[in-house]
Amino acid sequence: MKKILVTGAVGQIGSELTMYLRKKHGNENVVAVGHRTKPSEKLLNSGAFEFLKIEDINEVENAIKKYNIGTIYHLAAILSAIGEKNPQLAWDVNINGLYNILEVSRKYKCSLFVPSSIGAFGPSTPADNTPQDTIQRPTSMYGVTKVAGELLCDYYYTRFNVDTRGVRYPGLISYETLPGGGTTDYSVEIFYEAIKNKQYTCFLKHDTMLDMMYMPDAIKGCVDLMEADPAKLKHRNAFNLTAVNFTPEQIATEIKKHIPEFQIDYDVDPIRQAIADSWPNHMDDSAAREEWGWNPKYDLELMTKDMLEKLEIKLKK
Ligand code: VAH
Repeated sequence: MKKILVTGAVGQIGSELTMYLRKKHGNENVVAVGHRTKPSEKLLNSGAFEFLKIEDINEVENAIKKYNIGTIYHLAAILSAIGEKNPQLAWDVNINGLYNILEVSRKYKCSLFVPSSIGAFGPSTPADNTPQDTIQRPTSMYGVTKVAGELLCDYYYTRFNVDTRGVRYPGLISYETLPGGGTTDYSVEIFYEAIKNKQYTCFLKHDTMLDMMYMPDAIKGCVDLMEADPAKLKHRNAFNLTAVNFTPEQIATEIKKHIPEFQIDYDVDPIRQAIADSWPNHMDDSAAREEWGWNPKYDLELMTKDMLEKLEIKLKK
């Protein structure tokens, strides 16, 4: 069996995706790579791990050859808030890094998963029930790299027949690994603070509506897409994908059902508020449902219950 490579394997998605794939395909068949953040013992002890710079094509190519890689889940990226503080870094990692991954995928005939995001949309995009195919004029550097990435991946599919596939993820909520500098990070921080301090100061306005998803749905979604029958895919990259959508006020109300004394207040960060305001309220993900059976399991109630239960255990350790 050709092996699987996960880039960004120490990140919020990559750390859980690596363990999911190792359980599904065997530890020896999934190689994890990170940039510099120290991996967990669990990740290190369950299979091959290497540090590499995706901006260096020779390092990427050496890993592909060394491990005989057949499928790449490319999750290494700079997220929206950090990207707005350092747009040149965001371009270098999110585009030059992606270009290297696409080139080695072309050369070694690897299948490739690359996530896009609701960040690929902008203020002129229809905000409600955002169509699969619509206007994309993002106003953040993160969004620019996501649209360019979508187009690059489509190009490598049509021009070089590289098996590229991808989704537009909403904000992702998980308890294993903290998110790394995104605009939706409040939706994870709020759970930690609710348990630890019974209080959270949110950096977005109370009524900021955004699409969100619990990590188990996000992981199953990307693997299901990579295993889908290619003959049924009318789209390739950037499937709209959502599961729930809520405002900070609404998730706080759901948390209060479990922690009645929990209080939320607001100290709005203008940079992240401007990014969030440029994104849709809710995407139409019918194309993913029709073309490869996307069907998320976690709604706000189920996710909140599970997050609090798992975090209570984690924070007691
Ligand atoms: C971010 N969590 O906030 C990421 C994601 C949809 C948001 O792309 O930048």
